[in-house]
Amino acid sequence: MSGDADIIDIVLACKNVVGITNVEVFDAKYATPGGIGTLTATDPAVTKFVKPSISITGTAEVSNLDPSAAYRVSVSDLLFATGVVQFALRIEDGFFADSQINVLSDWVEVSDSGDWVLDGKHWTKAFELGKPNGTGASWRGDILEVVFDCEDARGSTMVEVIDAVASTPAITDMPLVVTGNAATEFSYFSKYDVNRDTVVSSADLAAAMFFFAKHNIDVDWAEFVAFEKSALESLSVSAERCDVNDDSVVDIQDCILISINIE
Ligand SMILES: [Ca+2]
Ligand SMILES: [Ca+2]
Repeated sequence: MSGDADIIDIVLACKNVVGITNVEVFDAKYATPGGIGTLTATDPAVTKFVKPSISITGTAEVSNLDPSAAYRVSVSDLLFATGVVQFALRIEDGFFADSQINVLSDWVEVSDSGDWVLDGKHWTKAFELGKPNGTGASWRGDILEVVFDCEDARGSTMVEVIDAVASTPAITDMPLVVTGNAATEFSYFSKYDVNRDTVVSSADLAAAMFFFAKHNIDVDWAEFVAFEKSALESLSVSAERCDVNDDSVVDIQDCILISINIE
């Protein structure tokens, strides 16, 4: 008699393992009343161990003249079709005044964790997001968008994901590896610093005078012109930017405002 048959099931607990490995049969023999024989081991079982991960990406540079910074939280290799992810976001005090939050894709907010909380020098906010429906055994993608209003922020900071775990009906609190945090540089410019070299000077006044009498119906209203700041550096300015009082024309009022703000 001969044939193929499964003879044993083995389940290995593989917590905290990452990488690829083979499970191999070796030293296999069989015995019959007639004697002992050797079994040939064929292909090993190859298993890839992955760790589910979470990351945040976002706006790299922000200035107070367009003071919002958008970030996205993403997960990878989440080995379930339905489940829950818990994590918190952390940002230094002084880098945002308000936030808008959108849950993305097939995810929903499981519980309202309340507002941002100031803990020492950082603001943190906890999230509990669930994926109630799905097929397949793995999921990756964006799950959350956060847009910060950061008008008064200056300098550079990181927006970090902390305390991230995932849970399924079968397993709870699997740690998620944080694979990336978002770094953002926040620059502050006076609106009278029309050439954006961080100082309001006679060069800004000269630029406004160059665009004198330009109106927003002019075709080159938003067109940037390069002005030489030094032999090595030129800075670009548009008529639109020189309209510092936002009345759609560059005139004596703008020149006066820039003049009285010269540092
Ligand atoms: Ca300037
Ligand atoms: Ca004006």
